[in-house]
Amino acid sequence: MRQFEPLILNCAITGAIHVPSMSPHLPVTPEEIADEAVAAADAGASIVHIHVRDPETGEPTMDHDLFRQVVEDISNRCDAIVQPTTGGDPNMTVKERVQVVPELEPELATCNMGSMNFGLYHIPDHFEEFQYDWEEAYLESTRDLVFKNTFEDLQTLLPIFDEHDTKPELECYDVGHLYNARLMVDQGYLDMPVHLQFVMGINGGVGATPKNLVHMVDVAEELFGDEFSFSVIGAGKDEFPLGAQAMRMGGHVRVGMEDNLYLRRGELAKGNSDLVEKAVDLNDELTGRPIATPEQAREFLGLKGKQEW
Ligand code: KMH
Ligand code: ZN
Repeated sequence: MRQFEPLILNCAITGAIHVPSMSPHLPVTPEEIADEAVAAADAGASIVHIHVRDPETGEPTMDHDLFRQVVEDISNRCDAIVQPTTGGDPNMTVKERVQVVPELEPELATCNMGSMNFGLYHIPDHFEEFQYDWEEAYLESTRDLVFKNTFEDLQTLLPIFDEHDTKPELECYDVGHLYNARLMVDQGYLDMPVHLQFVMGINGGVGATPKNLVHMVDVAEELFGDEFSFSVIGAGKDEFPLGAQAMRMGGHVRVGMEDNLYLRRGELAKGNSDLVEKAVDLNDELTGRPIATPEQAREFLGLKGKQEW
């Protein structure tokens, strides 16, 4: 694994997994998403991961004008690396999802490394009422959903990243996705070193357990030697336990309301910056690693640099 002492904190601001009825604090409008991202950057996030939502209903969308507005606003107000999603929501087509790369030419964007089940259909069991019509049907639809990222999709997406000098952060939800990433390197679609995001605890992916994280790192070492870095997402309640383990293992960490809405059991986070602050404090207690600045993170990840708008 590539060694890098500073801890890169990524904050995923709103995502497409949670629906507005799950938390009154989930950012929805472009202004809310940008404000939350700037606050997360002020709290220590060197990367902010961005999805956008319909400002009226909170429904996930890949609307380019909304993306542009949010990315521009954040970039004008702070130095954080602004990382748009190409995952969108799992119902969208790959073509819709990747358009953000040619449109905005970001320095970093996510790239999802395999097809999988992506089950959110259990969430309605915990809620009596939904604020918007679409929410329950959206969650329920994932019972019969395949989040499609075939080899053909990857072989379409990765050259688009390359063409626009956008570094892909490789979202690996299971061990097999690491092998997919290696295959893409071998077939010339990806350059080393790779930056991996282990997404753990999604229904359809690998469980968010300490042993599984060790195994993901072991397999990455076998496949990429010292030509990889990794970051970890523990979905839901596993955000901080798994994040703490990643800090100790020399990896990096993603927190944020895309992945987890709670600051601690029974207490909703009032904003993304609460989650970043908690990660900063945990790291301070556990490892004392410095928190990476956006410039340090850019240099380590080999990014082309901040866009001027
Ligand atoms: N949705 C998360 C589980 C993406 O946006 O491309 C992982 C993610 C992927 O953030
Ligand atoms: Zn995302």
